[in-house]
Formats: sequence, C-alpha cells, structure tokens
Amino acid sequence: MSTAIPAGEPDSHATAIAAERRWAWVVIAIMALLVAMMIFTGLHWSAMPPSRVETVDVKTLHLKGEFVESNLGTSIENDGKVTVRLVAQQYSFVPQCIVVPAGMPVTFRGTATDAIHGFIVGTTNANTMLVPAFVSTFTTTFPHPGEQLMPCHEYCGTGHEAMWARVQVLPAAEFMAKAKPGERLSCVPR
Ligand SMILES: [Cu+2]
Repeated sequence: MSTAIPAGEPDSHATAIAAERRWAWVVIAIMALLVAMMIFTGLHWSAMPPSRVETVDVKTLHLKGEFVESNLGTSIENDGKVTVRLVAQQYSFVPQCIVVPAGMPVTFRGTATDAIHGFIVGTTNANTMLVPAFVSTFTTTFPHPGEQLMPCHEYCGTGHEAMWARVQVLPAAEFMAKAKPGERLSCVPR
C-alpha cells in the first residue's frame, strides 16, 4: 500500500513484510521442532516402551500369586525398596488405608478385579489407572508426612463416588520402626 514515501522515511510496508517473514520462520522452526520430537519419541518409545506391559490372571487373583489378600499393603522388599500392593474392586480399595514413608521412593503395584478403576493420592503426582488383568506400577516419593485422601478417579459404577482409601505418609524413621521385613503394613484398624 505504500505509495509515495518521503525520502528518509522507513518503508512501513517493507518493514511489516520483513517482520511477518521473520515470524513465519520462527513458526516454521517451532513446527519442525515439534514434528522432530514426535518422530523421535515415536521411534524411541516403540523401541523402548516407557512402561512394560505386565499381565495377571483376574480369575485366580485372590487365590494365588502377588495379589492375594495377605500380600496386600506396604512391604519392605529384600533389596530394601518400599512396595505398596493394592487391589481395586467395586467399590473399595484393599487395603483401605495405606502407609508409606516420607522422603523415600515408594513403588506402587496395583490391579483391579472387576472394572477399570484408578486412583490419585491427594495433590501428589501419584496417579494411575487400575485395569483388570494388568498390573499398574509406578514409583514416587511423598515429600511431606501427613494424611492424604485417595479417591477412585475412573467412573466404575453406581458406588464410584464412595470409593476412597486413605494414605498415611509417616516420617521415614517412624515407618521403618513399624515395618518388619516380610510383613505387610497397612493402617486399616484391626
Ligand atoms: Cu472405582
């Protein structure tokens, strides 16, 4: 649109086009970066999946193996790692109250017996789905002692909104004093 430009004045039209072109290159560079990330993660994760798929037989879950009731709860493994095993079912978690130490890595291993469930622990990043026939596992650390609520966050039926557990995060020393090797710890009143 610039017609007669007075001598010495910058050509605003040419300036605008230059700015547009610069911005177009920035956008192209961002898009190229995103596409490169997609290609890299797609190829990398198909070669090395981020989590392995582990299956379990739902029909014998309560009879034998890792998820029998007496094996649920928190345990200290032979290598010293803290593992929480839990099962979700309509409409509760077993155990109903989970004990974990603060400031130590805790590995959760969970599955479901009937429908798809899930849980999130308070405002922490402990969050997973629990799918029948599959073992969900993740490791997290709870930095602060205290009690957290753990609701089911996958709609699983009419009783879904009443499906809760509690997580007690104990100071590490208190937890270690309570935990005995080979035993399964929980805070369910007995
Ligand atoms: Cu549920």
